[in-house]
This record gives sequence, structure tokens and C-alpha cells, in this order.
Amino acid sequence: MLSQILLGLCLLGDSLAAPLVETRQTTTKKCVSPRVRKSWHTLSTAERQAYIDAELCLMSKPGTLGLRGARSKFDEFQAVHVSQAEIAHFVGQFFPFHRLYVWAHEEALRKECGYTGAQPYWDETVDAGAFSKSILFSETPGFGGNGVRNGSLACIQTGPFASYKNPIGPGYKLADHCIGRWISDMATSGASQATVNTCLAKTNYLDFWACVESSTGPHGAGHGGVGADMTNPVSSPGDPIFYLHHTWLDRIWAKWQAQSPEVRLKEIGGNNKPAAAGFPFPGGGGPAGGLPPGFDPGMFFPPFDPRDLARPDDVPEPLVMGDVGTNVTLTHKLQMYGTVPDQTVDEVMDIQGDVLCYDYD
Ligand SMILES: [Cu+2]
Repeated sequence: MLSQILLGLCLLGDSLAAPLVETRQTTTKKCVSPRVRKSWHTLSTAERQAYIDAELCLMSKPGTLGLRGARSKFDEFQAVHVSQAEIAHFVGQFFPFHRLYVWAHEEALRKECGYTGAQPYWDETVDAGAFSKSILFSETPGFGGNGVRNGSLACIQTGPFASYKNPIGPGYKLADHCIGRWISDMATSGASQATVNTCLAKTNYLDFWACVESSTGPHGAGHGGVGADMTNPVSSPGDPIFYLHHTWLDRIWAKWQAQSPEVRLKEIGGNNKPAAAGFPFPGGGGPAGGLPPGFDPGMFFPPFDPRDLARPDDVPEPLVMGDVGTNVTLTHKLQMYGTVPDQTVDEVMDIQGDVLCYDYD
């Protein structure tokens, strides 16, 4: 009797296991050898130099995509960000947009400029509260130092990007200007490991997103801490440090997803139109329908002025964006203006899926 029960359990076990084995055999994974994105702090001198050289190469190559204001390949990325700024911040697609955007930049470094590494990230937990002493700004190869104030400008004076004339920004303006920085250590406490841990402990996407993008969270800490160009959510990629900041944020999202991949690789939500237009940002508080405290929507998302030509399109309607209503869904379209093919949110949820192929150390 007992042996019959055991035999029955074994057969039951076999029948349950069989489909799993078949699934495993028929699934072909497109991403076979993901490149590994590492912290700038851990890169060798040669690796740092290779990255800086590749960025300088993008700055020296003429733009080819016909994006307004963009002279160089580097500028083209800034033009993409400018055109999408209103539907890429304080919206649920904040993470997916920037994930694909950073990927597009990484692909350009490799395809246009022969870079063989991965996009590094800036582990800001190392420098929280003390950005001014960060090796990113103080050591060579690095990103140059702080800006020096001259009227309303704070141009960087040292490092490989000191002479770069950026034709886009501030905001939607098109005007040649230097790369500006105004480092504020006070603004960087939100980059601490404790804050990151608080965000990683959130149990749903809305809370996690609100935690990271709030002005007192990691996103605000990096932008506010570097200052000047980086504080402008429209034109901030004019400072090349932007890409290391957003890669760090992407890493935090990837770590959060990896805690519960079966749920979180499909979990997205939140408004798909900007908080400045009155849609709520779950980070809460602040003026104009939910921007975080300290954010002035008039300053950050000024009304479009036809004399400022950097924004090629009006903000599309939700249906155009691939959503049915005012909430972001997996079918939401992410527009990259030819830098890489557009994708839906669904296609960038997995950093080792059919489109993206990278990992973090
Ligand atoms: Cu952005």
C-alpha cells in the first residue's frame, strides 16, 4: 500500500516536472553574453580613459539625424532628451525611458567610436554628502572639476570637456554655452546607501519610483548635487556626467526588479503625462499638481516658446504613446528619434531580454 502511494507520488512528480523541462529546452535566450556595467570607482585608469575618449569622439562626430540644434552625435542625445523631457520625468515611464536612452548612448559609444567597454555608472553612495571630493571630478581621467561662477554661468574650467560648446539648452533654448556645474554637497544626502536601501525595500513600483525620483531621493541628489546644467531636467544631458548618474539609477531599478523578477519584470504604472500638467506624482507634495517640494514647474518645464526651437514635437496624446488611458502600460512607446530603434516599455523591462543585453557588477 505504502509503496503504491510512493509510486503514485513519483509519477505525479514526473508529470509536473515534464512541461518545465520542455519549456526550458524550447526557450532560446537572445542575450547570451551580457556586457557588465561597472562602477567608475572600480575602473582602471585605462578603462576610464577609454570611456572619456569615446565620449570626446561622440562630441567630435557630426550629427546625422537632423535633430534640431544638434551639431554632434553627443548633441543628438541631448536633443532626444529635450524633446521627450515632459513625458520622461515625474511619469511612470521615467525608468524605462532612461534605461533605453542610456542604452542608446552606450551603443553609440561602441558603434560610432569603437568603444569596447560597457557604460560605467557612478556609485553615488560612495560620494553621498561629499560630491565635491569625488574622484569623478578630481582625478584624471575624469570629468573635470567644478564650474567657476561668471554672472549666471558656472563654466567648468578643467578636464577633457572644458572647451566643449554645447548648442542646446538651457532648457528648450538653442544657444552655444559651456558645460556648467555648481556642486552642492548639501543636496547629495539623498544619494546615501540608507536612502537607496529605503527605496529598494519598497514593495510596489509606484512607491519605488516615487522614492527614487523624489527631490530628496537618489535622482534629485545626483542632479542637484552636480548643479547648473545637471539641475535642468530638460537639457541636463549636456553634462556628460548625466549618463553615469542615470546608469546608477538604472542599476537601482534592476536590483529592485531582481528581488522579485517574476512580478517586477512586468510591473509598471503611474501617470503617463507630466506632473506639471496636473497629473499626480506619487512622490507627493509641492506645487502644480504634485511636483516634489522645491521644484518650480515654470522654471523646469517652461511653456514652449516658438523662438526656442529645441523641442521638435508637442507632447503626444496617451493613445499616440501606446497607452489606452492616462496610465503607463507595457505597450507604452519610448521614442529615441533614430539613435536606436523605438521600443515599448515591455521590451526594456528585462536588461537581458530580446533588446537589451547587459548586467551590473
Ligand atoms: Cu532625464
